Amino acid sequence: MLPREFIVAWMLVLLVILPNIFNPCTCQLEPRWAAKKRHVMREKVRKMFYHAYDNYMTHAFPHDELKPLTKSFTDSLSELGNLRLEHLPQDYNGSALTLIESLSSLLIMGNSTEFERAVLWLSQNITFNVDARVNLFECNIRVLGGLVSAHILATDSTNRLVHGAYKNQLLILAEDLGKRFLPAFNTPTGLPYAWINLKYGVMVNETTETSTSGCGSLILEMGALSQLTGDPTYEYVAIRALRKLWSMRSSLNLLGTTLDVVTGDWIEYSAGIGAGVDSFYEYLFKAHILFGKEEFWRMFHSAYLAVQKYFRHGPWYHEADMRTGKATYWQLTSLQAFWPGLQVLVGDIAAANSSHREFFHVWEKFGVLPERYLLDHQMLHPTEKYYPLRPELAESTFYLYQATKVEGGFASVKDVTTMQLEDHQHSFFLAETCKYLYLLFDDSFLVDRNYIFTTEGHPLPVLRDWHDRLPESYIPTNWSFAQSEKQARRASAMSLQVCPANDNQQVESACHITDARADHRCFTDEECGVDSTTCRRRSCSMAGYCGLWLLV
Ligand code: DMJ
Repeated sequence: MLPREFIVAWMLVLLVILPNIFNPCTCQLEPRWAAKKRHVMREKVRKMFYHAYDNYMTHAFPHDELKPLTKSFTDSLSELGNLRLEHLPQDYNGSALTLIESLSSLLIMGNSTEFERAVLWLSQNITFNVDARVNLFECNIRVLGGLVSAHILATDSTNRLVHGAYKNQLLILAEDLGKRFLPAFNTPTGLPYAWINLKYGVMVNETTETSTSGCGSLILEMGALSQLTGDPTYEYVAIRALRKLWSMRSSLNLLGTTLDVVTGDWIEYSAGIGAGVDSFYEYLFKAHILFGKEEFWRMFHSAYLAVQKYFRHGPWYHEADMRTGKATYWQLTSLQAFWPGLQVLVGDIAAANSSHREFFHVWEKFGVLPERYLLDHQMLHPTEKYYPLRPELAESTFYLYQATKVEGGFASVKDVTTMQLEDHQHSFFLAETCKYLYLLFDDSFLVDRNYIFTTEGHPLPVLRDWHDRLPESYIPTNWSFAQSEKQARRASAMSLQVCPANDNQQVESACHITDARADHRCFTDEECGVDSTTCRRRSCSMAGYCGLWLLV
C-alpha cells in the first residue's frame, strides 16, 4: 500500500484523489503527442499484464502462481511468509491465487468478459475447506481482499457485466474464508496467530510470534466483509486486535516489529516503516478514509508524527528502538517504498517528494530497487539482493520490462547485481504492479469513483453507508472540522489534511492545504491554504496572490 510507493503510485493517487488539479480543460489541452505517448505506454502495460496473465492461465492455472522460466506452477499460498517452508501441505492443489489477484486488474483494463468468466469459474470451483496452513496476513490481503473487491465490482451496475449468472458467489466464498480466519483471533489478547490451517484452525503448538502488520493490517478486508454481510464479527475482531496493538505502543508512540500473541509482549523492539510494520501505518489511515472512524485517525496521526520524529533522517527512514527512539538499523528496503505514496494520501506532498527521490536514486544506482540496501555502508545487503518485481516501485518495473520478460511470463530478479532471474512470477505482479502502471496511463476506471486500494492493490469503494461519518477537512486552527461543498460531494483522502494548531508551530506532519483557487488568486487570507513544507498559513498579498508573505 504501497509506499507505496513512489512516483507511479503517488501520481496515481494524485490522479485518483485530486481530480480538481487535473481538470477537464487540462486534458483537452494535452498536446496530441502526449496523448499518443500515453496511449502507447498504456498499451505496453496492457501487453505486459497479458503476457503474465496468459502464461499463468496456460501453464499454472488453477494452481497458485506461475514459474515462468520452467513454465510450470507452484501452489504457494502456504509458502507466503513461510521463510523456513514449514508445515507445507501434502494434499493441496492450489486456489487459483493469481486469478483471484488478477480480477480487479482485468476490470480496470476494461476486460469485463474475462473478469466475468473468471468470477464464474471461481464461484464454481474454489473451496477453502483445504488442509493448508496459511499466513493470515497474506491470505487476508491477497485472497479475502481479492474476493471482496471483485464482489463489489461484479455487483456494480456501471461495470456492465452480463448479469444473472453472478449470484454473490464471491461474497459467499469470502465469508466462508473470513469464518475460517476467526479461530486465529481466539487468544488471551485478541491478537491473531500468524498462521491458521484453513480446514482445522490453529495447529497445536503453533508459534505465538507474529508481526505488527500481521495484527494491524486486517481491518480493510475484514471491515468490508462485515459491511457486505451484515455480520459485525469480522470488523470486531480486527478492530479489537488493532486496539490491543496500539495499547502496546511505547511512550514515544512507537511500535516494535514482532510480538507474542499470547502474552502480548514485544519480541523485536526495533522497527521502521518497512517489512513487518509497513501496512500497519497504511491501514490506520486508509481505514479512517473507508470507515470514517475518528479513532483510526487519532492513532494514525500520533503514529505518523512519531515516525517522522524518530525514524526520519533527512529523506531517509532508518529503524529505531521503540523504547528509546535510538537508531538501530540504517537500511533502505524495497517495501519501504510505499511510504511516499501514503504521504501523498495524507497530503504531505513535500515530504513524499523528497523521500521518493531517495528511493529513486538507489533504483538508478542498480537499475532496480534491491530488497535491502545498507545505508550506513552504502552497499547491498549480502543476502537480500533480489527484486521480485514488487509493485512499490512499479515505474522501475516498467523499465525492467525487457529484462525480466521471459517466454513463459515475467521472472523475478534474484540478484540485482547480476540480474540473474528466478523461476517465480508472484501473484502481486498482476494484482498491483501491472495495475498501478496501467492506471498511470489510463485512469478511466476511476472517473467519478472513489476507491481505496488495499495493501495488495484491490480496490474498495468509499461508501457513505460504511461510514461512521464522512471525511471532512481539518481547518488550520484548533483541530476542528470544516466541510466544504466540494468535499461533501466527493469524499477524498486529500480532504483529510491536518494542520498544526497555530500558524507558528512547525511540525513534521501532513499539513498541506491547497489554496481555494488553482491560480492562487485571492481577496482574503481565508482563501489561502497552508504551505506543505513549512506548515505555515499562506496569506493574501496586496496584489491578490496567496503566498508566504512576510508580515511586517
Ligand atoms: C504485496 O503483497 C503487498 O503490497 C504487501 O502489503 C507487501 N508487499 C507485497 C508486494 O511487495
